[in-house]
Amino acid sequence: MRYLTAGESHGKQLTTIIEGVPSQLNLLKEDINESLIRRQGGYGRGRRMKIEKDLVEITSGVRHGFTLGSPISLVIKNDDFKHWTHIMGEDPIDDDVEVKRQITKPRPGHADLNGALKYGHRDMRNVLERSSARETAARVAAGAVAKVILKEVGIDIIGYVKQIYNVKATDQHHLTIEDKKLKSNESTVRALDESKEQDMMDAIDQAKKDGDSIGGIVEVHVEGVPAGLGSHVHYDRKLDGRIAGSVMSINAFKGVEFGVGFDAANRRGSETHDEIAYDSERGYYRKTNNLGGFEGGMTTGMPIIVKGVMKPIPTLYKPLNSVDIDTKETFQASIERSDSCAVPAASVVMEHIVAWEVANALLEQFTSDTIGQLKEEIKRYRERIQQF
Ligand code: EPS
Repeated sequence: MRYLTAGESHGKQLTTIIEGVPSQLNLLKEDINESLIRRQGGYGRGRRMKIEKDLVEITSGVRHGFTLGSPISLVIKNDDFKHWTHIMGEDPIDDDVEVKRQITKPRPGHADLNGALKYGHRDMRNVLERSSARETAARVAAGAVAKVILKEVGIDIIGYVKQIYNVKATDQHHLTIEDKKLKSNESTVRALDESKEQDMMDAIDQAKKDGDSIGGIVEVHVEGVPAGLGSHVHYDRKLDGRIAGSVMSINAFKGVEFGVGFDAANRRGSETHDEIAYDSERGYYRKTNNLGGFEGGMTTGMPIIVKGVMKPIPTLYKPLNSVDIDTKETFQASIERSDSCAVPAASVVMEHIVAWEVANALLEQFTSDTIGQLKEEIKRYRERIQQF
């Protein structure tokens, strides 16, 4: 499977084209809309989310509720475009800076300056429109399709917030994935620890009051993945590497860890590796899951537990110093409308990014022209490794 996204933040629409989805899969726009709505929520979002009501239109690849095996195209309209028709339209307009809402003062931490240097744009709106996290809506749409595939083969997934700024949720490892889903969906900040919710919201309010922004840590839990997805035989087939690369490609993400992650540096081998056991019902399993479901670039059959860290959003109402690319003088960076914290939304984005990589690994490994073939092959594979 592969996908492309297209669209500018204040342009007409976002488009996702997915190729390689098995045929005969029951796919409804409601499956995708549920994900889009979850991504839009969360405390700390700005005014834009009051304008947008992200809903998908499926424009190809699905007929009467089932996939055809042909490319699936998904469209999400930008309702805000009606305020930007002139500024973001495709037709030529006057070369008036005011009319174009031209941006010449790059924001530190954003793609503005690097993109302008690389693509030769004197107006950095041409960069920021595409580097905006609005694009993650299109990626969530792709991930929502991946989640429908995963559900068919008994794989469940949820993303939630672990930390916002310096407020850490206590570990909730004892919770089942069902409980994690319920709790995160009920929480205003998509965290599992109610006792920290207010502190997280206070941290967001304070940042907003100060004209500042904050980031945090999100975690994704995947349950029901068979052992042996991915491969040790070549670097670009290691599934943990693929997931890490994809997570790092989410706007503002700066790091990834599986299981105990960076804390492995503080542990001895005996405290890090997960002892192997066998049970005729379960097959091989690990007594612990310190490595977050991966060994040798392959799944172990234990839950995948992966975290990502998101930096504070670079658009600040109290901006940092920057340089105007026209005058070369020091100025405060441009102020664009933004969110003070998008960590709750980022947990939904990461869930869908991870879902995509896991579903893609399944489709690579098993015959999957039809969803029925995929299910049959995975069932047989699960039986084989259980008795191995
Ligand atoms: C974003 C800035 C804000 C966010 C946007 C990402 O948009 P605007 O500049 O229109 O207020 O709301 O996020 C989304 C639109 C979205 O759907 O997530 C940015 O600068 O990256």
